[in-house]
Amino acid sequence: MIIDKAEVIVTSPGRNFVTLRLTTADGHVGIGDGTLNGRELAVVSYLRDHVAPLLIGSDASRIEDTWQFLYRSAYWRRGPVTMAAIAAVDMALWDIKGKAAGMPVYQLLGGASRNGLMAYGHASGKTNEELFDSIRAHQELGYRSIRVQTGVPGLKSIYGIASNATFEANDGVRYDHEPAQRGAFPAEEDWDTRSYLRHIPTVFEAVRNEFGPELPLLHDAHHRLTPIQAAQLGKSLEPYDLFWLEDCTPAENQEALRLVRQHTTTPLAIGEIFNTVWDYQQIIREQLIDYVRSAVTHTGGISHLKKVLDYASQYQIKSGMHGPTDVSPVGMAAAMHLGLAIHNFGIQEYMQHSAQTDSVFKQSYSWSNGFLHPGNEPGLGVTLDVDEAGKYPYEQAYLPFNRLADGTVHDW
Ligand code: GCO
Ligand code: MG
Repeated sequence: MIIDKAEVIVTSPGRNFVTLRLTTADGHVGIGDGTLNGRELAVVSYLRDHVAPLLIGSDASRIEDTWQFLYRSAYWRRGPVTMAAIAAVDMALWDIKGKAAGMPVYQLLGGASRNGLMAYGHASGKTNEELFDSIRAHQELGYRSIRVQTGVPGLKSIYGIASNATFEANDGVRYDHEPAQRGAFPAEEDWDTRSYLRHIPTVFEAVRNEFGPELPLLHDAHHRLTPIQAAQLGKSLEPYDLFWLEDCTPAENQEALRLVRQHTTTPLAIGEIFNTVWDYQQIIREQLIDYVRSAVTHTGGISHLKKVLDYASQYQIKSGMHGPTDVSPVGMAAAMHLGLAIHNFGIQEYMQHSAQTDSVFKQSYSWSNGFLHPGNEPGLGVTLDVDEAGKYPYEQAYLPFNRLADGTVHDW
């Protein structure tokens, strides 16, 4: 299984995706996701200029060895660009191994540990009424766990609520344009922490009154709080029994979570911008979180995220893999194979891709009654239609950024 072709395919069916396609001399083809929202072309260059030439002539069956070679031989290690590029290679090699073995990847990882993967969707609204409608729409689609994001009085825009015109408003679960916005400069949004901290508990109270105690509810603070503010929020949300509070502080300061933990029993999820097991070392060892939020795509692939999750399992910390639409269907499939196989699966984020994206990436994973399954096709079970992909050239797009009322840049 000698690799004789390594192609990087960029396509933008509603949003940008970076896919690595490896072909072996004996005809096996594997694909991997290397999409890094808003910085896609950096990964393209890393793969095209520095990784693809090294893969030609190497043995596709040596997944771990290839991972270690790419990670260590670069000398400069870690970081989102490097780890997304390595993830794309790792996924493509697992895809090839599965196809060569005639088995879905989850079988190679040890087989299924459950029947399906509980997944949550994103309900949002500027007002409570809009939010309730969005929750009901998600329930009708089978979602049994729901992330709740809402407008905050006085703020024009807020994370988690689609604000751009291209959002497919007629179809409340299609999020392909949210929150990345096409254009030459990131959109500016506003933020006010005190107003947010006052408002959010009232929203969760209203949601519990309307939907009762059973529905698992999640919330994402998107790195915007200081440790003491995060502690206040966690405490004020305790009566509403959240499944998790996500990214309450900027994730790079792991120690911050100690203070949050001392003050609240609201479960914490963190890690969508982490990329290695070392980013998690302290917070797993000190049991400062309850869920690992990394995507396979941003954490060095199946091989590396499995190591993070195996480490986490010693502390009863579970997976909550990142699954926004900026992870391509290939990255989503990889998450599903991993999530089905590991024992410490928690929940899977699942935002549905647009019909356009689905026309480029043909999937064999399924969604029914609130549960995902990766399917039983050999490999990852996703194919890339190159002709269709070619219809959608790359378009520059950026995530928004925040400024406070006095003009200070704030975490988005
Ligand atoms: C989530 C995330 C995303 C990110 C996005 C950035 O919990 O799903 O916070 O919505 O904002 O992945 O590219
Ligand atoms: Mg998040």
